[in-house]
Amino acid sequence: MDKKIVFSGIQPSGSPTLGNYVGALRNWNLLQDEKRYCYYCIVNLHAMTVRQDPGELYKRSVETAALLLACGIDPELSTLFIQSQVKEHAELSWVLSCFTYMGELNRMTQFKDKSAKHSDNINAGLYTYPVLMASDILLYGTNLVPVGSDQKQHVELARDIAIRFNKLYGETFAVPEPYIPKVGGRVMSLQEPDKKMSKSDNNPNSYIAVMDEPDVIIKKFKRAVTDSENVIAYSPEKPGVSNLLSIYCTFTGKTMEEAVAGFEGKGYGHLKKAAAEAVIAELSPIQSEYKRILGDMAYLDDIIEKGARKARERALVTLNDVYKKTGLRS
Ligand code: AQP
Repeated sequence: MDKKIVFSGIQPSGSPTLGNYVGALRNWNLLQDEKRYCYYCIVNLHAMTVRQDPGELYKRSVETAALLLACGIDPELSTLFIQSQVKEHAELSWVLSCFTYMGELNRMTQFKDKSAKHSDNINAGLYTYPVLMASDILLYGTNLVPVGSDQKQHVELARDIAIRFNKLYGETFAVPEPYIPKVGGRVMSLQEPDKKMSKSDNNPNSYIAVMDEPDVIIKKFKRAVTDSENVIAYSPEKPGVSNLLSIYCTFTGKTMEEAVAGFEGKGYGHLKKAAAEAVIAELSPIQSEYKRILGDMAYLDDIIEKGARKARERALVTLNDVYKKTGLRS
């Protein structure tokens, strides 16, 4: 039986958060089995759309690779690699930008959000980001893309580009499906619960980093914004409390009904403490493993180098096919 191909990426734009973990990394790990082959990419070219410190960028890319391994990514079942080391991503991106309409890019909500956030640097890369993401996905014959719900629109664009290209040049790209967790697809900021939790947020109290120490996690949950009702319920009118409940459910496996019933008559302090404890219990072993892996740079460098080699081999097959069909020839 042919294996399904899974592809996903994470930007080394900061310390990965609980949002990244629940929306993506946790599923990346769970999707590894004998029926699938996974490509997991540290998308450092995407991170360039926001100014990065050159000294920090590569260091963070390697640390992100260590974190993925600590979360359970198995280099035997998955190819783990750094995007800039596989030049085919940038090459295919140029070709696909010629098959993407301005109108499509104008509709991307992430571009609107990020331009508002970085109004001093609205660069063309921020605008064409979804085309590079489509290239990342389509290079590997991807069937499934595990992402948080913020990336759904980008995966849909990748599908449209694939279908458009296939119609013009014959079957070339697999048409990918997004894979979004039912609970936790959008973890919200602890300080502004109407905004998603983001690793590049200037306020560290707004996010839990996967590597935060237990006492820091407890403090951040304690400071989480709720409301003045002190009634634990899941409702759009209570975004802060609903976010804490969703996090609690994600990390305990409880349904929302079970969680709300369990907290009946209790105050917000109780919910915050329970959510923090559940998060700490799952993250602690990952944190220890991360430190162990970072202490073995030879192992880590070897994984990254082999990952780039394997990814390049597969990516080149697709790019050559695209070049041949479009009359470019490499
Ligand atoms: N808050 C979130 N809830 C659920 N999933 C999330 N993801 C991000 N934030 C949340 C998912 O994490 C994966 C990797 O994201 P990314 O690094 O490629 O970029 P992003 O979506 O822009 O994430 P951040 O943390 O908000 O980064 P910055 O601050 O640099 O922009 C994706 O699958 C994403 O859906």
